[in-house]
Amino acid sequence: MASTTELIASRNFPTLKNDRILKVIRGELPDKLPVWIMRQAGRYLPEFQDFRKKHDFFKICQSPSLACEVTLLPIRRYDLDAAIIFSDILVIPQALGMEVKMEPGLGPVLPHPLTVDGIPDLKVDGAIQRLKYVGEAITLTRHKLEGKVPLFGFSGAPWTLMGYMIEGGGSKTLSKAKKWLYAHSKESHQLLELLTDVIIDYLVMQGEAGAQILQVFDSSAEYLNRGLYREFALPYLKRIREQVRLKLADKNLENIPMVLFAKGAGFSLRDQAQLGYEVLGIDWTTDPAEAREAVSCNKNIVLQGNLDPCALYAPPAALKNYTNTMIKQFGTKNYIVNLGHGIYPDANVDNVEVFVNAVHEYPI
Ligand code: 1CP
Repeated sequence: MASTTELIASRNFPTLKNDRILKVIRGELPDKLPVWIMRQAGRYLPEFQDFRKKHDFFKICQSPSLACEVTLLPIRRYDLDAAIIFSDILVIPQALGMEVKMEPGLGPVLPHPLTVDGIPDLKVDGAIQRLKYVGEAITLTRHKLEGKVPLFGFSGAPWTLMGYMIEGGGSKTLSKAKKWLYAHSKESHQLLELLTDVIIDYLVMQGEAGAQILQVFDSSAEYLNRGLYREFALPYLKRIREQVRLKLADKNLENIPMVLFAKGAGFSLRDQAQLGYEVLGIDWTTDPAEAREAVSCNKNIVLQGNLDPCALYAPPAALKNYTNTMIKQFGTKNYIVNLGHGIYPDANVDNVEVFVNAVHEYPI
């Protein structure tokens, strides 16, 4: 038995057995429709809640063996078609020198939010080195998955990270961060540029560590409109896709597909389809047929989503119907099933199985 340290040092990974998601992305037909769930490793799982009683949130993220263990929890319980590394989007602000606390029941809190003249204090040098623990968790998890399913790495998008850094946590309106866009547009671009550079190297590092797909979460896209999204998000998202592709190619790594999930940004799907991401995540407010129509300019694009996370509160038979209706609307080609946002902490664990089984039973 190799030790954890030996495993982290090795890139000799077990062969992938379930490649449904990668097949769909390559334009091939899988035997069954693939399904995974955003935030599948976290809070709704009783095993995770027990785990959290014993370990601090960021301690789990920073300890490769703990992060690996949590990543595997939902894979042991359900027949999911992908794993996603246990971490958080806020590890980037943390690596840039900002304090981030995880408050029970509240979520992330940054006690000293970024000010307009605070940008030069962000510690960009060494940020990726300080995030090395994410790469180690990914490498270890690739080994421990034994090729069962592919492993996602992820990052927050520039605009979403900017929002948390300025607001100091979650916000109902994001008006402090949006104020920057209107009143301090030069500094906004400066910050977004800086974050983009870090995100590119962070995602490349995850690819080198063994991530097989990379997802960018733009969870706060819904606070912008098409014009603002075009100015303050799309150019950076495009640069991330292009640069990650180039930098991975330089390291002789095959192209690792990327997913963009811009929550609540159905208004910009046409634009998103031109950025070079292989997969676009669709949130639960967007109609599947309209999403297909919006991205029709790019025939190869794969859509991922979009069951309302609250549908998991429905009785099993109704949940199955919602799932089938959604699949019918998306069509079975170029499609990865998921929720239309992260699973809620009080989701019914049995219904997760109903959902996964309904997807796998769907005839294709
Ligand atoms: O599968 C998983 O749950 C594990 C990985 C994971 C991911 C992909 C976590 C662990 N966080 C994330 C991404 C993340 N974090 C996003 C993007 C996805 C989304 O939109 O849901 C966002 C916006 C965050 C920020 C965050 N972290 C929030 C939201 C706060 C708000 O604005 O309302 C919260 C509550 C967290 C804490 C968190 N992150 C992850 C877990 C398991 C938790 C719960 C905290 C705990 O256990 O104490």
